[in-house]
Amino acid sequence: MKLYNFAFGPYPQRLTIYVAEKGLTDIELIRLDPPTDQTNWPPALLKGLTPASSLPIVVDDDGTVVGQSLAILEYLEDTRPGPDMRGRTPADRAHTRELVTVFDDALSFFALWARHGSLLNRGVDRESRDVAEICAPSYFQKLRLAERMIGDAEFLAGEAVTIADCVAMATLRYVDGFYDVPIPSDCSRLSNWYARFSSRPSVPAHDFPPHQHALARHLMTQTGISIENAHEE
Ligand SMILES: N[C@@H](CCC(=O)N[C@@H](CS)C(=O)NCC(=O)O)C(=O)O
Repeated sequence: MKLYNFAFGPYPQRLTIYVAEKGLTDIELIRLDPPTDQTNWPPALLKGLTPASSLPIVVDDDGTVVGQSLAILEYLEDTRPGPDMRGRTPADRAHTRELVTVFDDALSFFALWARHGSLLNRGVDRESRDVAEICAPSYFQKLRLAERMIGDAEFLAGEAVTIADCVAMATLRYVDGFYDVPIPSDCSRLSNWYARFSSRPSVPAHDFPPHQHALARHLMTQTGISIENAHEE
């Protein structure tokens, strides 16, 4: 199986962390950096291997192509041996999916905030203070929702690592690490989990292009958002 991936984006990192936690070794990693500069992409991808052509993408040995990170995680769970990373019972699996949905939603709000607020995207996307003022509080609310959904167990969904940990860690590493947007201080369980999980070998060291990081890391001040003033209407 081939995995086309990108170094530090939040969707690709879901797969990077998952592959390490699952212990998959039959995957050939093809790293494409950066995804927006498609001049270095192989011809098959340029022709549109998936409708979205976004990363990550997997191409299985039988020719199956899967795009969209959450679909890839499910596909690998369905086809690869290793620890069950969705949960043992239907109820456990439902809880894992609830958590995945919360962090996926959180990332969508964050992505809009960054896309229309960060200097990194100036000239690419229209700047909008309104988008920041709507999406930033929504992002923090999703983290507060996650805080209410988790306990004090080792992992987000309980005593075993699941895809929820992979999705959450990829999101928070990107938001906190690249954009310097912290977890709100009233999310203590989430913060504790984040500190614990960050030290696992599955979580790669930060590898941000310095110029992009320098532009990204002032998102809060660039958009006039602080955790205190980021409240939903
Ligand atoms: N919903 C998709 C989003 C993937 C995505 O946006 N990937 C970014 C990298 S972080 C990308 O490939 N951007 C370039 C593009 O969309 O052309 C997923 O979950 O895989």
